[in-house]
Amino acid sequence: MVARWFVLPLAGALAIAVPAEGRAQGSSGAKAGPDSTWLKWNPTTKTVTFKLVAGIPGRAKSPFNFNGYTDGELTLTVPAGSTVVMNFVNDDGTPHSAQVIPDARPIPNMALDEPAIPRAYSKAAGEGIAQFGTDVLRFKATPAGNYLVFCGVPGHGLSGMWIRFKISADLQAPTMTEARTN
Ligand SMILES: [Cu+2]
Repeated sequence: MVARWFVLPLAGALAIAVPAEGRAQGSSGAKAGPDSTWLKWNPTTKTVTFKLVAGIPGRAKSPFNFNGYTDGELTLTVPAGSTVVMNFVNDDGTPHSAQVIPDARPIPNMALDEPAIPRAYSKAAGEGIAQFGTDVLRFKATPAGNYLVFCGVPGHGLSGMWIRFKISADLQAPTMTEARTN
């Protein structure tokens, strides 16, 4: 994969360039890619650290988004066997949660009784965490396969509040890619 440089416009007319992996949608490249600061990798401990933000304003089609993405527009792929630490924070006024579920359709209306991977869910998965609340999802990335991270508050997943999460046996380091649909 080719690393590209995206210019992320920030508040107050300040702009910085950050490296980002992924595909820019459209020919202009005007849309920013994933924020590289969300993802960290420790190859010694094989630990993936990911900042999972519910309800980033501005970038997404609706406040029911993760990191500004809806409907699977963002894919986080991690090496099989790695330890995943998702630092979840809800930036939105509406309560949100996060749960790793199988990549299946239809998207569930609400949180499943059990996540697809043990411990891969935030507290209050069905009710959500209030604005600026946080939780840490810490789990082992196994087995390899395709999953979703979705919000378990009733109706939110169906409204597009889900991203893709993949566990790959072939990967040496985690990646973030985007595929904007709007
Ligand atoms: Cu939600």
